[in-house]
Amino acid sequence: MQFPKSSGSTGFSQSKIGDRSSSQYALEDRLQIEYLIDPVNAQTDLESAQDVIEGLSKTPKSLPPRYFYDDHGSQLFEQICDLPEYYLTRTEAAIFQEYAGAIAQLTGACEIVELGSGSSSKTRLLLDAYQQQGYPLRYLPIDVSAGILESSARTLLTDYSSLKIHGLVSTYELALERLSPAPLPTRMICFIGSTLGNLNSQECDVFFSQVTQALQTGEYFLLGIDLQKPKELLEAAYNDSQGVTAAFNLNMLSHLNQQFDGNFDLTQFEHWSFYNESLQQIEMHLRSLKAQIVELRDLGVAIAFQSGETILSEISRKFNLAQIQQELESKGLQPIQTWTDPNQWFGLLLCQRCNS
Ligand code: AVI
Repeated sequence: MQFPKSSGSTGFSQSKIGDRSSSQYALEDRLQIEYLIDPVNAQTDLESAQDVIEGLSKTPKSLPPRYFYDDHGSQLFEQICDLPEYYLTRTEAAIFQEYAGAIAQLTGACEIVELGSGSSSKTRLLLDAYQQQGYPLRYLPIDVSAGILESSARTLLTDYSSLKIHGLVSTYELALERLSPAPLPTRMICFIGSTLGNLNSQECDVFFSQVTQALQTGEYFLLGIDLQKPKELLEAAYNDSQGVTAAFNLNMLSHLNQQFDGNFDLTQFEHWSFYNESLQQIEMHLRSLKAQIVELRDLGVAIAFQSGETILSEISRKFNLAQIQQELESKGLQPIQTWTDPNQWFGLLLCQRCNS
């Protein structure tokens, strides 16, 4: 399967063939990694950093959550997923354990496209189910972090001998724009782990439209979402006792330091997170511990902080199943089956693109 190559900053491409043994050749033959963004330079160009300048210039301040995910941030996120308080990952995984077979039966042979694939750990449950039903395995992981994308692709290829992977180092938007027709009878775009919750309702609307446009009639969209639940459970999940979430939040500042030659002092900011009940969302902030001025020299900006001033680094919305089903339907994505866990903490929805 080929993606259109473009000129300019989004046309990076890389093939992986080196001096390797024959079994490794077999692995290399099954792997293609394509760069739609240049991991080294893309975010240093002023255009893509405009959102950083804007976010830090307004009151209250905010930053785009994509700055969590440099290679270290992606590793911290993997650690979060294993925390006892962070119920999301294991609850969704349990739903996959139970129902991956049903998903494979409903879709039949399909190319699995995963937006924000990370370590691809839950994807294994899907691959197992498709493999058990004798379907060919094609996987298209998409992630902005090249390091984690490539290392998890290599591990998967070692474990699944008939799997073919075409990875894209890309943002969701760009990847959805560039998807060419699926080589298998159908395609399933997966957006799991409740990453949808990190989009505000307007971004969510745009995202659903992009998914609809990327699918042909009859193709599938699999969505995993965190559901509304008592505040205490939610706040514990985003304020873990080992401080991994705090490190993940603060790492955003160190990423900005690296990316834009900045001088955020990580000891002078703290993690602050709470559940906003009226907006039904967790909010994660970085709070300045003193009045200070921080420079991002590559962007030519100096940002003044008052003592106690905060930067909103992430929202994590918690959903109501009936509402989200309606929203999906209104975008031409018909929910055909919904699964939850016994506590109804997490929801997995399989939708089919209908004729609009
Ligand atoms: C990636 N996303 C779904 C996570 C969440 O729960 O919103 C990110 C995260 N932030 C703090 N902990 C985990």
